[in-house]
Amino acid sequence: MSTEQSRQLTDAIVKLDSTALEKACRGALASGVPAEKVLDGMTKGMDIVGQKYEDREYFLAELIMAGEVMKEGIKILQPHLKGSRARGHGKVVIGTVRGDLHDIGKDLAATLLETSGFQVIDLGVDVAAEAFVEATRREKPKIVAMSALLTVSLNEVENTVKALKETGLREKVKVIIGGAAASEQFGKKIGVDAVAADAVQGARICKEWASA
Ligand code: B1M
Repeated sequence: MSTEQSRQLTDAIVKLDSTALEKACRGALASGVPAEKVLDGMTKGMDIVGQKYEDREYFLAELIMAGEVMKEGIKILQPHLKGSRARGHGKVVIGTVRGDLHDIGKDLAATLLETSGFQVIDLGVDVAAEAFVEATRREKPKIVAMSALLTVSLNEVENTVKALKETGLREKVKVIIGGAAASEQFGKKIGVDAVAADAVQGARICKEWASA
């Protein structure tokens, strides 16, 4: 992808301009840029929006709009993220943890897992530890994936891992976490099997587990 294409994608998100984003997305895809790369350009824009929010240049309304614009862009990318991939990798239970309403990254991770051949049980957002446990008991997935964007959500990730341990389910599943708040260091501390930097890496790790 050219620097100019990347800039257009990032700027469209930062300017909260869905028309410009649609144009930039379609233009990049038409010139042969892989959807995953287009996504990187858009995600950069979301990081800038987050920074502007911290700097009090943007407020909650802009965060909400950025989320909506990003979702419009993802809709355009979705058919291009779905290729004909291997099937039958088993189930993944995924959700954003309790108290956290961010769903864009979690939805992307779910889409990429689906296109990688997993059956995805998406519990949505604001998912309590007990709901992860219940779904794990019911669905018998190979993998439990959690998304956490708020620093305060990390307690909930830890609570969910504890709840899986207490109910004897932890050793039956691999646990992967992702989201802006999830660091390698935190992952090691609470004993998850992997921390995904992005949805593409998350799907790759899960595929490696499934084919091991
Ligand atoms: Co919120 N928000 N937000 N927000 N928001 C952040 C996270 C923040 C970092 C912004 C900032 O201040 N810089 C900050 C958190 C600070 C902190 O705790 N350290 C913040 C805040 C403070 C808040 C509120 C508290 C604001 C308020 O109300 N005053 C509030 C909290 C609501 C709640 O959850 N209870 C809030 C609300 C919102 C909106 C609803 C307005 C909106 C979300 C819309 C939606 O999701 N439908 C929103 C947005 C848009 C953001 C930012 C700007 C962008 C998030 C995003 O969608 N990024 C965000 C700043 C940022 O993250 N840079 C911010 C794009 C998305 C593709 O990335 O979700 O990280 P991400 O997913 C990535 C990877 O992390 C990974 O893959 C994806 C990319 O490939 N990944 C996984 C994620 N989950 C995975 C699971 C996996 C694998 C990979 O499993 C296999």
